[in-house]
Amino acid sequence: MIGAARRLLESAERVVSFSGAGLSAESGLSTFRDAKEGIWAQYDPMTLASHEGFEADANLVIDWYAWRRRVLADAEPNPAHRALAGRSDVVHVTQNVDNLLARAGAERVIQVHGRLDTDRCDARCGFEEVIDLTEPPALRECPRCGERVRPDVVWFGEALPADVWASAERACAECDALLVIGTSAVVYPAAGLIGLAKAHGASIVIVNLEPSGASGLADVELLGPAGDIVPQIL
Ligand code: BJW
Repeated sequence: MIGAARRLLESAERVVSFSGAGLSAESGLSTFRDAKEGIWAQYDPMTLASHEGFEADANLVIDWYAWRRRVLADAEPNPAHRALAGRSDVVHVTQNVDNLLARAGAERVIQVHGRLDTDRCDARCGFEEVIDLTEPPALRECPRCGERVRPDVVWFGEALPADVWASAERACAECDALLVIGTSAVVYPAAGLIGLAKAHGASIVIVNLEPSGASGLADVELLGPAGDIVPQIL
């Protein structure tokens, strides 16, 4: 199976990677649907990652992001990030809001769910700021309009940024092979990119610890840790 995946990715002219939280799990970042850590184990990430959660308790949500930002500041790219970054011809579409692909050296990274290292005005007045991940800000007011400031990420029920989404769709529609890594493939519209690539004729290679929502689309499915498998197939 490893050989089959490697041959598919070698023979493809245009390869796109599509990743989720499992790609960064071996760097010490929690996934969404698996075990959580410490005090955050009692909260549901699905609730915290929503505007309803922010409305209900903005301090709680911002504290959760501050914790994740500090974890990210201490994290390092793992062998899977480095193997992906080593293929300069590959476009990386990721649901991850961390910056580990870029820190591994990947140049073409499309982050469809936003980024942890940036804040923005909740009212979208135009205020945006790159923050220090080692000293994440507490809940604060927008210096331009007085509304609250929040992480520049896409919560449940929010639209994905149109330009970023268009780039992701184009990359997936035009690729010959899509390497899907560490995603449960249940969150839409992002998960729909796998079917889009398949419908346009791409081969689908999946790397995951366990079967996912995209298993039925796979030409090759490799079950195991991304940090072991991805360096062997790229
Ligand atoms: C390993 C591993 C290792 C572990 N090696 N593998 C169609 C049908 C049904 C519902 C919807 C639909 N379309 C839209 C919806 C609603 C909703 C949705 O999809 N809900 C589903 C849960 C049912 N979608 C939305 O709300 C989206 N917006 C939207 O649709 O807007 C419409 C709109 C249009 C116009 C105007 C207004 C609105 C937005 C979705 C935003 C998702 N945001 C989050 C949070 C981002 C910020 C943050 O990080 O805090 O994105 S939620 C969370 O899920 C995060 C992730 O990017 C995303 C995907 O999760 P992912 O990456 O797959 O992680 P896990 O934990 O689920 O899976 C990890 C996997 O890794 C597992 O499979 C493990 O086995 C594996 N793994 N270790 C390899 N070492």
